[in-house]
Amino acid sequence: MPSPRITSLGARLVFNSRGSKTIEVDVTVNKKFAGRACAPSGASVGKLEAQSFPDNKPEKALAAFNENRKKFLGLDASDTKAAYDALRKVDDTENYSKIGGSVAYALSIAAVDAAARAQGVPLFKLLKPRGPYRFPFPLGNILGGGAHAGPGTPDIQEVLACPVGARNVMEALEMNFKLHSELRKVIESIDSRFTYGRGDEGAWAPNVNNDQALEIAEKAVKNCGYTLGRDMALGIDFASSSFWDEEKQVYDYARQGLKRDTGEQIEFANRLMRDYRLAYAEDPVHEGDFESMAALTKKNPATLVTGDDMLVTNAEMVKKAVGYGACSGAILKVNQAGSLHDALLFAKECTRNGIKIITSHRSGESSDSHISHIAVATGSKMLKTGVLGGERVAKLNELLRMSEYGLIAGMAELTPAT
Ligand code: 2PG
Ligand code: MG
Repeated sequence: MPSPRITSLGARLVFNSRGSKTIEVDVTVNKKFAGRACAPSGASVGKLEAQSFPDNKPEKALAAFNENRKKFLGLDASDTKAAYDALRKVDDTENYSKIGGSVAYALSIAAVDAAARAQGVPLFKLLKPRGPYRFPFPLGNILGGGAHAGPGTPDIQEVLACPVGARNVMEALEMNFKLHSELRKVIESIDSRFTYGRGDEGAWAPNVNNDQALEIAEKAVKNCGYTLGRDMALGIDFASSSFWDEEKQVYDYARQGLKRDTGEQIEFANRLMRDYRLAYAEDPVHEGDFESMAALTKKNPATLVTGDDMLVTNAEMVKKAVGYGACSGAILKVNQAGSLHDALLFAKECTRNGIKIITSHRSGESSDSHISHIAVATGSKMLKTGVLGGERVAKLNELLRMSEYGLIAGMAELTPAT
């Protein structure tokens, strides 16, 4: 089979799930096979993430793409390093600020999307030609606040569900949908004026504080007949950099009206991990505090203590975290890194160091489902996608389609969570 060469490519501005402009790239290989990808974007953004658009202007990213478009012609679309090298020739900044991380994302993924079609294989197989392949557990946002919802909601960004007792993908998804729906009833039972409002990722956005959020999530788990931690586990994305006050050196839970210093924050996170048997705790301390993260990781071996803003999908940051003993889990968001190749280097570094990968969506998403394939190809333990909303369900439904490759031994089965 001839290698899949890029014979044409183009880009346009489209809108993401928040209604903000973003970049979508089309790539054609061997004049015949089309691939397409649309860049997502975050609301809670790590300081060291790739910059989505030059000067934060999507139009400038599109102009930069058009200026350099021809430099990508003729590349082997299946070679993620070739796309990376070509991007790096155009933009040598650390954070893709010249061409825009959105272009790096959309171009590098549209290329492999087209290459997979040309080769007649699903994307996960193109990225990882040999098995074993495992499904990730869907990690779904059920109750949210922080940067994803308005006043009255918790300061904590996300309470997440992980159906650790599910035996296959269908069952896992059904469990998350059931819990999400049950949680609405629990919220209504304590707030008769609940409007069914949801945040950016489809999680309920109720008028409750941080402590109540966990209490009602636990109640919903019980109401569903699940044993907490055995059938259904809870997780939290604190996204604590978003309420860390650098000047005053406190975590400012403004919506709840309280502040915690670093020691108190560690105590709070430890307590939640213990009391709710959390399977997952993301960014419990701010992105610069590797020492506290190390203390939490050490104290909570049963929880994936996970770096998102802290690691920004950057292999060098993983090395730094390993030096401290910080993080047992790592969020992989391709658009934090820029290109797919950057993200795969990060995944390799995580795996080498025994850090579990959680491939993740962004709060501003498209209906693309490439990340479901990337999760399988990187051996991710979990796929963080949200539960409800078309752009979230698109990724979950793709897992179901992928389970048809159950022809591959064990593919439809979920491996035990721990
Ligand atoms: C996060 C993400 C996804 P955002 O913080 O993990 O849930 O949110 O895309 O807004 O950074
Ligand atoms: Mg996060």
